Amino acid sequence: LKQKGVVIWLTGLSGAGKSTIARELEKRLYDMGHLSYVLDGDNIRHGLNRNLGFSPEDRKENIRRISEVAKLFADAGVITITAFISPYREDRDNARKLLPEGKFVEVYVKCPLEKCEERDVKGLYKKARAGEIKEFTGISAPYEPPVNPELVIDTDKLSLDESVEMLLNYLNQKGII
Ligand code: GGZ
Repeated sequence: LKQKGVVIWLTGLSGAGKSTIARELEKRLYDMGHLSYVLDGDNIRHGLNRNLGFSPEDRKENIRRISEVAKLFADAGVITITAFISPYREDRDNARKLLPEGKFVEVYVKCPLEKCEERDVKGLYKKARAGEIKEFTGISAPYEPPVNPELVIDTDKLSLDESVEMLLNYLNQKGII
């Protein structure tokens, strides 16, 4: 049995493309015969973490629980893809510490705030600017970009296919797939 368990940790602003990339990567891996699983707001913030909001303390606890769950999935041999803003460097570093060397792949899904705001797929930036959503990342709450991520995906410049190709190439190079 080949041990493929790994955590692919996507971090970036709301609207940068984390979930879209995660879902497409999951699909591509499935087509190649690999088991992967996406942890994102839909299955975590609506379930396990439904009691958490967006204060700094709650985000920290959100990421702490997700880190532990991701570790368990990776231990079970699953290519685990997480798609959360995860704004704090320290919290991402703690997630990394839970995994063996090379089993945590930090991916900065990079997109300028202006671009995310321009897209505003869910209209959240508009609400944040209007003060209807407090502590919104990038507007009224911090985002700390990764210092040494394994990968940077510039979604401002790359297509979805190109973005996913970058991830597949990386996993291939590292002998994970
Ligand atoms: C940031 C918020 C907020 C605030 C609601 N700040 O684009 P989305 O909608 O689907 O993704 C965002 C999501 C962020 O949840 P995370 O669990 O990824 O955040 S963190 O890692 O910081 O815990 C956004 C929505 O929730 N959302 N309020 N105030 N994003």
